[in-house]
Amino acid sequence: MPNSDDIILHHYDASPFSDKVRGLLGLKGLSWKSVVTPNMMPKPDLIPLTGGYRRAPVMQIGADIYCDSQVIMAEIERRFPEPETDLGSSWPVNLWADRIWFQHSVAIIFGSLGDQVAPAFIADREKLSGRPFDVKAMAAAAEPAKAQWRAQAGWIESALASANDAFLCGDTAGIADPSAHMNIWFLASVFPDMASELLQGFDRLNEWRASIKHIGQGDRLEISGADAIRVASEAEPVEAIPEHTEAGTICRMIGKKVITSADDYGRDPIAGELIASTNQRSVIMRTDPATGTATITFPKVDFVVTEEQ
Ligand SMILES: N[C@@H](CCC(=O)N[C@@H](CS)C(=O)NCC(=O)O)C(=O)O
Repeated sequence: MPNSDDIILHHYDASPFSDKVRGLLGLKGLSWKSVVTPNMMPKPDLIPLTGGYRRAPVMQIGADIYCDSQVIMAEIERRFPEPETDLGSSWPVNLWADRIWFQHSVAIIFGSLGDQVAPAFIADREKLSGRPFDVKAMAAAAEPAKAQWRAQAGWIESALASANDAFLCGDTAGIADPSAHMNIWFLASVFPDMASELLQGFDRLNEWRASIKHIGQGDRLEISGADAIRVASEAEPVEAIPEHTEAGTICRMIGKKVITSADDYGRDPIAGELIASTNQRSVIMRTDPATGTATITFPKVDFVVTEEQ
């Protein structure tokens, strides 16, 4: 039975945002518990923990829940500071890789898969994004997206070459590395030959890629979703409550009922009481019949918090 100190990652193997977090767990040399979630709704073992947030990954430690890979990585760094991985411009690199480069990865992969994408998956992603998941349009966009994708891979090549470092923020690996790597891993996991072609001639990048693979993903042990819920129900939320350091609008909502939602896609509203706000995080508290009281932490960048009307 897992315990309340364990890192529990709710994820699935093919999820690139999860691969990024798994890579950081590897960098830190950590042991962690794995709950494999479905890649589409319904997710009955996840929603009671998150209050409605459905995306992957989600990290749970006891009754403290962290939504979005950005704040998950920040929390891993806070709890396990050695080796230091919050280096240089890691966070902006992470956001670029998540938002801009990732969109080109999606266009190439789903455009090239075309008719092979299952109708149920398409319907789920249309609901997630609120827009058509148009594989024909993606197929038309795939070729130009390849040029943009390779151009962005070229930024990694030139960053490594000009600094003459093994990793993006120096000679040790940091958050920027698994973050940028997720796009390469995603494309290579579906279309390995295409990835090799698009990375041709990028010698520094290919060495970097091999180093990240060599670092691995820590020590993973599978547990059930039901066990993870049990851990939350038996634990008190303690770790997630940072000091309020943030002046301004959001602090006026401390103690109030708020709605939190992602600002890009998967904007499902998550209701709770805002209990803490810092420059980088918002923390809400909510009570669920299955888990009892839990905190849920979101990054400031990527999410909006508004007072419940
Ligand atoms: N900004 C989020 C994005 C997460 C995300 O979009 N994850 C994908 C999987 S890699 C997802 O949840 N897709 C819908 C699903 O799997 O249900 C993060 O960094 O964690």
